[in-house]
Amino acid sequence: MKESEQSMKTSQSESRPCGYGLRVLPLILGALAGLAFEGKALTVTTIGTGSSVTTADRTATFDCLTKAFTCVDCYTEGGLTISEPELTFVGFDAFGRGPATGFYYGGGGNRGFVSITTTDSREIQGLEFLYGNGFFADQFINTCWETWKDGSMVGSGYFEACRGTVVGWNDPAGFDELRVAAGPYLTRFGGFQAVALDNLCVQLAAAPSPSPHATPDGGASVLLLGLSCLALVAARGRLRAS
Ligand SMILES: [Ca+2]
Ligand SMILES: [Ca+2]
Repeated sequence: MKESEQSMKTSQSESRPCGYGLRVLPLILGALAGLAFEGKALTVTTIGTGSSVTTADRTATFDCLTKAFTCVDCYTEGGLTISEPELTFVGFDAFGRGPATGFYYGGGGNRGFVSITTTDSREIQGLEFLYGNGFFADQFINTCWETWKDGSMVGSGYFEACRGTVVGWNDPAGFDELRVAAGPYLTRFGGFQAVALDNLCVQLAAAPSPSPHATPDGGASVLLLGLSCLALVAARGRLRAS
């Protein structure tokens, strides 16, 4: 078949479905867009107390971190784990409010990030903390972040905020981990950073509904299996008897 004939045949045979398709195309695209939006988490950053957390399910004040050189590699408080392979440093002005103690800060800085998760793998919908850094400056100190869910990164970005600002992250689809760092001109992890945080609060995402397979049935399945076996035996008995 010549190419022109093939083209015409295709055009003719598809003329009716194509016209129908044009009418339903917006609906299909709309449905696909809806699915894509639903499947992809969307983490946004916010500024101010209550901007991401309306009900604090878990909090960490770090008030027990009053001594320098305390390991905060895997610090836990209030059902939250805050990790950074560092030792604390205290008594300096991390938040632009004068010298302070009792906050989370990996003294000396590093090229990594601070990781925030829940101790029991519950997913996070909203998170806020008082932001600070160890650079004694605000200008050009970017806060760089990533959110992770079930092994995949679901959000990332960076922004500039003044020390002493409450910063927040919100994602209605929930996330497992926030990674955060703050450093001069930082736009991605890997550069030198020294973020400080205090008054961390977290709003949990809705707990996943239990799997139907995991629903206790009080032995109903075993009973059903037993009755099925009995019925099979009885049927075989009838077959042999006939
Ligand atoms: Ca504190
Ligand atoms: Ca998860």
